[in-house]
Amino acid sequence: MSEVAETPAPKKTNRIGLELTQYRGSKTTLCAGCGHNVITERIIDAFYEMGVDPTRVMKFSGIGCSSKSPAYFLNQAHGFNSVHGRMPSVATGATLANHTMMGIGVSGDGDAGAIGIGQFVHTMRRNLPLILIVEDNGCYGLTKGQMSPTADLGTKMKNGVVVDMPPLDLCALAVELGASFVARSFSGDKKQLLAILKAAIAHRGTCMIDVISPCVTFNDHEGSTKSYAYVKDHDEEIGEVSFVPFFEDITVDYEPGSTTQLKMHDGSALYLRKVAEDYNPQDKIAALRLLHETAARGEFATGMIYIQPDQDNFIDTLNLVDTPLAKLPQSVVRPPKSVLDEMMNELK
Ligand SMILES: Cc1ncc(C[n+]2csc(CCOP(=O)(O)OP(=O)(O)O)c2C)c(N)n1
Ligand code: SF4
Ligand SMILES: [Mg+2]
Repeated sequence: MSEVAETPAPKKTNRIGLELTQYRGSKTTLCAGCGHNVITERIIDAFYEMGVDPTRVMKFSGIGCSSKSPAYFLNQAHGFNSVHGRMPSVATGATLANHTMMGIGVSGDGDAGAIGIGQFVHTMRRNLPLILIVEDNGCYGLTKGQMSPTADLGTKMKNGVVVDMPPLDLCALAVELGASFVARSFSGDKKQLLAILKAAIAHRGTCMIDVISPCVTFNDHEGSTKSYAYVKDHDEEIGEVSFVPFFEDITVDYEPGSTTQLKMHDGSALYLRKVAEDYNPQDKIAALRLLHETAARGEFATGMIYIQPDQDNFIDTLNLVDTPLAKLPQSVVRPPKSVLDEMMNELK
C-alpha cells in the first residue's frame, strides 16, 4: 500500500499576505524579563494584524535599552538609531522628506524626558505624524539604573538614593502641548497595549504612548513605583479600549451612553468603554485633571487618555505638496543658478 504524503497546512498570513515572522527583527540582547521585550512583541502583533507593509515603515530611536528595541521588530523597515534624546528631529526630517511613509519612534524616559525633553516638547506641539513610544521604567537602564525624570518623588532607587524631585508626567505634557493621541499602558497589559498600538497605526498625528515597562535589573524592587508588583496594584484603567480596523466588519454592539465611539482617519473605529467615570477622551481639561488626580493618589491612569482624530498634523500645517519632497526633481526644489546670481547682484 502506497503512503499518501500529508499536505502541509497553509501558513497563516495577514491581509497583505505576510506571515508574522516577517514582522520580527533580530534576537533581543536585553535582559530576560525586561518590559521592553514585551512591548516589542506587541508592536510586531499590531503591525502584523493591521497588515502594514513593513517596507513602508521608518523606525527611529535615540540611545538606551529602550532605544535598542527597533532592531528587534520589523527588520524589513528602514531604521535610524540616532543620538541620545535627538530622535524626534531625525523623525521630523525623515517624515517631512516622505510623508507617505509611517514613522514609529521608540524612546526611554531618560531619552525623552531628560536630555531629549526640548525635542519632545516641539514634536508634541507640531503634532508630527509619528507613533512615539516611551518605554518608561523610571531609570536609566543602559547606564546602570540612575533615577530618571519620571521616577516618582520619595521612591528609592536600587543604589539607595531616594528621589527628591517631583516627576515629569510625559502624558500630561503631551496633552498640554498639542499631541492629538495620548495614551498610557503597561507592558504587562497585552490586550490594552495591542488595541492602543493598532489605533495609533490608524491615526495621523503624534501618538504619544507612555508604556510603563519595568527594568527587572535596576528598578523592580520594593520602594520603586515602576516595579511589576507596584504597577499591577496601582493600574487604574480609565476605560476598556477596543479597536476595529476599517477592513473588518464593524459589528460591535455597546449600550448607548457607556461607550465613546470614535471614527479614525482611515475609517477604522475606536470604542472606549467607560469603566470608572463619565470620561470624555476628547476633553483636554478632563484629561489633565485625570492625570493629576490619579498621580496624587499614587495610581497610574491607563488607557486612551486623550484623542482628537481630526486635528491638523504638521504636514497639513505646512501645506506640503502630495508628492514626497524626497521624490521631487532638483529642477523643482532648487532655484536655478540665475536666481542666485540675481540675489547676489541685489546685495552688491
Ligand atoms: C549625549 C549622551 N549623554 C549621555 C549618554 C549616556 N546614556 C546612554 S543611555 C542613557 C539613559 C538611558 O535611559 P532611558 O532613555 O530611560 O532608557 P532605558 O535604558 O532605561 O531603556 C544615558 C544617560 C549618552 N549615550 N549620550
Ligand atoms: S537593564 Fe533594565 S532596561 Fe536595560 S535591558 Fe535590562 S531590564 Fe531592560
Ligand atoms: Mg529608562
